[in-house]
Amino acid sequence: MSSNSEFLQIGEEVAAALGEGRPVVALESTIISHGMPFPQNLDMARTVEADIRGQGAVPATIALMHGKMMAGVSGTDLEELAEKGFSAAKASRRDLAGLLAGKRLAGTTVATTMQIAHLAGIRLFATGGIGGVHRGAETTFDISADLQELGCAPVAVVCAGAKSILDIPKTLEVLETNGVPVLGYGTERFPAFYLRDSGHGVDYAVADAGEAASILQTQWALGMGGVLIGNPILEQDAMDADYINGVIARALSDADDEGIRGKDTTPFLLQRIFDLTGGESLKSNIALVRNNARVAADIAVALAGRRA
Ligand code: PSU
Ligand code: MN
Repeated sequence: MSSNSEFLQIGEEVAAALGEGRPVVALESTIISHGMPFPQNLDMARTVEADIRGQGAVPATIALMHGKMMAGVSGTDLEELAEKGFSAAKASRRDLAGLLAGKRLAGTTVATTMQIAHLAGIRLFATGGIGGVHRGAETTFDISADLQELGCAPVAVVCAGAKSILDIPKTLEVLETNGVPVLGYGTERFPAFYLRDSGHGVDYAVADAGEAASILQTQWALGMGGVLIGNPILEQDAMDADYINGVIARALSDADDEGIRGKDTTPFLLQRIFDLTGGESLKSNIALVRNNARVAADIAVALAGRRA
């Protein structure tokens, strides 16, 4: 679509790049509002945009502001979102109409960011980790709308897998049900955010950006939806498995004790992990988002090259 409308506003630089077929990478903003504390969230948002530029692509941070779906938030708007933190809303697919009609400020989840990226005409999207099937979903039915959107919107999401706050095997099962190819970037293993290997495999390993772009082009030539690209955290940034698994177990039991439910669950767990690790988890988190941004930009560049 790539044009502005009543509810969509594409930043000037992003619109120019899209118009000329230059590579663009979308970024989500729940990670800014609800995923990291201020001011590290603002610093991360700016650094990741610079990383994407460094690889020759244009960043498009997506959020809800001024009654619009914004594709390409910058400057003071980015600062406002980072400062507001938890007092901004968290917009998943079901929240979109309500929040837009109320002109609310909101961070967009993976699901909503994919939706808006697609409306804007952006094909690549980088984040940290996706939402998925929560542990205990057999009783709570808590399955992130991210998995449904991946089955629909033709956007590739580069992530470091999913945190083991989720049930990873069930998450992979639902991705299969929704017809989402799961690629491993330089690996045959599905990564687990702080860890390079979740203990589960991917569907297709790709060696480089060119191979990933070839699968994306084929997927979309077939008229199919999203693709998940698992890009493992770099060895030097990974955490000790026993340590982080212990922290996650503690965070999960705290969430249970405090009766945390629904959309509050993921932000609560992220905050708890941050507190329990004395901020150590944030370093790994920022490092892996930067790594994903660079890879998404490389794939966007490769895809733009194939199309030209
Ligand atoms: N996982 C993370 N960091 C995050 C999120 C997930 O490690 O910031 C955010 C993403 O925006 C993701 C959302 O799309 O949480 C999933 O929330 P829910 O489970 O409520 O769908
Ligand atoms: Mn949920």
